[in-house]
Amino acid sequence: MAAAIRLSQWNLGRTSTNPSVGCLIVRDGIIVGRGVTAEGGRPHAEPQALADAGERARGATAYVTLEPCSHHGRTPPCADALIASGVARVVVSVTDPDERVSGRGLAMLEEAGIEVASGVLEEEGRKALSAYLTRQTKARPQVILKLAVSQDGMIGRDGAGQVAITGPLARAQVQMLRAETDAILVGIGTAIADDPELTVRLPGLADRSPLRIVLDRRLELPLGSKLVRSAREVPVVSIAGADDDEGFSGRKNALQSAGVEVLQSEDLEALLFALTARGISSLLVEGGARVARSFLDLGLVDEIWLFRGATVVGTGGIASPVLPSTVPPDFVLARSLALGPDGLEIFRRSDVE
Ligand code: AOF
Ligand code: ZN
Repeated sequence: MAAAIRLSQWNLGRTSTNPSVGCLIVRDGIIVGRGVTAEGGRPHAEPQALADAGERARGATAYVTLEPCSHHGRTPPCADALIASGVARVVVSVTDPDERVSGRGLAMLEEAGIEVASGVLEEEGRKALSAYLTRQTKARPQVILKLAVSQDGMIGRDGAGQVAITGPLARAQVQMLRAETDAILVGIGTAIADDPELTVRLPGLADRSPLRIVLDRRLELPLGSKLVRSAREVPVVSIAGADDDEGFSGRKNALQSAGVEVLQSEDLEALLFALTARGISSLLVEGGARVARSFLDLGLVDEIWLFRGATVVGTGGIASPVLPSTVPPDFVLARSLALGPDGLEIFRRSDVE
């Protein structure tokens, strides 16, 4: 199951609204078939693993990170495919909260005389499926807040544009995180001050950029910004407020002509709901301080990724909304690692799905 969970991570960020599920077919201690949910969510993991195993599936054990589905979607139920393959045993990590499934998949297998076990490595399985589980149970995407904090507790310098807080290893780690999330969000202040690209530029992963979202109440995103200039390659959505001020519709037209989608939303909760409806299961919030504060104050953050750099920002610094010592009490330290001269601490809300 540990191997199936690792396999499932391969398509993280590319299968929404579907979760990325891993499936291994094992016979006499040998892996004879492997499958992971395909890009776009179909085919599911199991039929691919079974096709890979072919006749060797007969009498084998299937390890699946999520309960096999029992519903007819774009393809027949995976439970039926497992039954037809002749596997003798199915081992599942997490049961599926999707109301079309929730227990029915396991029941179908049992009724067909297959030996079934579930809840295997469940904690690890739930972590791997956390974005999907959050979306299913909270009707909003999983929200990860990322902050890079200097030695003196700052996230940047006022009016200085992009300030390098961390080194290349930490930055590569951020790009990995981006590659696994469905969408990434910054405030208009950050978009103007830093002119970020918000794409994934790691070798081999460059086609995995998430949807880029700017909280842009008055539609001030500059037409010459890197975000706008690349909007036709990697989509950008500007989130506007109510269209009350003069010139709004002109700016809206200009952004739309440049390939930016303009969406109007009253508040963050409404925005998260709209993103859920679009199939976004995970959202990475990358700045700045005010945006981070709003998400935290509304209790909308599930994970905090706190990168700590060796840099000292000094005068004019923008204080980080969170430091390791001021992480809200309902968060627990889940992981910490060294990234060259920098460090990363990952805090997870203890009630996270
Ligand atoms: C599986 N194996 O690999 C995945 C499953 O839109 P559909 O028809 O693809 O159905 C989406 C649902 O399928 C999703 O909510 C979840 O219940 C299940 N995902 N199931 O058996 C898989 N990705
Ligand atoms: Zn399925």
